[in-house]
Amino acid sequence: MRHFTSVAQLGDLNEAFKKAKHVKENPFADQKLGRNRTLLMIFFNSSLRTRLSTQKAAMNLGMNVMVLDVNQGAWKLETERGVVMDGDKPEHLLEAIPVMGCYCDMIGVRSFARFESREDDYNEKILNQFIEYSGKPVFSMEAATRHPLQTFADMITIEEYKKTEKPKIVMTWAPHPKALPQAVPNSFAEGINLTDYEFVITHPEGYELAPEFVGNARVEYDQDKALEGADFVYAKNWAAYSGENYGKVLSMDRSWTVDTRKMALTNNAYFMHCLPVRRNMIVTDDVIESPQSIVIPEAANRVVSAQTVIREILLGL
Ligand code: AN0
Ligand code: CP
Repeated sequence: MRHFTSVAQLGDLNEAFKKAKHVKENPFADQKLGRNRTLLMIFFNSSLRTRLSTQKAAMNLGMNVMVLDVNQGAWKLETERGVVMDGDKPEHLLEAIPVMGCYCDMIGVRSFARFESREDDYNEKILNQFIEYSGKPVFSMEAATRHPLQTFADMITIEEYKKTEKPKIVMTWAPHPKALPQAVPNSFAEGINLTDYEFVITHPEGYELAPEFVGNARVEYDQDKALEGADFVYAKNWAAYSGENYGKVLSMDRSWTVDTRKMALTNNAYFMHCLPVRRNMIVTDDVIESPQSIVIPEAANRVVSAQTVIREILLGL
């Protein structure tokens, strides 16, 4: 594997789960593999889990790690070609990227959707420039359209907790005061669509995701109906994708908040969320604190997903 930007690149899923299990059970088995190799992690946006878990994963593999927050301490970067740079940005991405590539063996990039242009976001304009100009393997730490390390961790978690071969997975939209990207729900849908699990997506009208991510999932606008018999409830907010509403908050309807009444409709489902989560907007205190909530083991598996992917990239160097 050279670049990792989508869970579709994991190849055979059972093989990927096997590798992840091996990594989880033997976290220090490949300490020599990353020796004298440097990972550079570039953040255009905030992070807690991705930052720590990816760094931990690389350290488990014996790598050196450098972290740069582009917006804190680095030069502000211009991203548009052709701009007369007489504003507040002293450096262009087109120099910054190859320079960064000189200092490392592998680059992780976090660059969220900017909601300025759906075309630019869905063409992964920033991430693809890292792939094109850094000369190094690049992996996504959440880009504009996907968050594959999160999705891989989610899938590993489902694999660990599922009680039947084909569990029913319900991904539900839930309210949030700020416009959030579609990367997490897109990527989760992409991942679950690679399995033979039953998959239902529920959201208010107007929150339809891009069809290429929805795939064969059943879309159900009645959240109660969707939740019936669910084995896993995956909650997430996202801003609108469709047309002129791209990037907008259309609803803050708290009747969509996941609470104990909703969870009672399920097959004693596990509750999942990628975190960070706003309590009593997305999910009530009671549900996230219940024994069915697996948000912490889910977050713990972020080390496993990152280590499995970085290991594959190292093997290809
Ligand atoms: C981000 C998002 O929704 O994409 C990161 C989640 C992993 N969340 C926030 O910005 C709150
Ligand atoms: N789930 C996740 O990616 O969290 P961070 O934004 O804190 O990295």
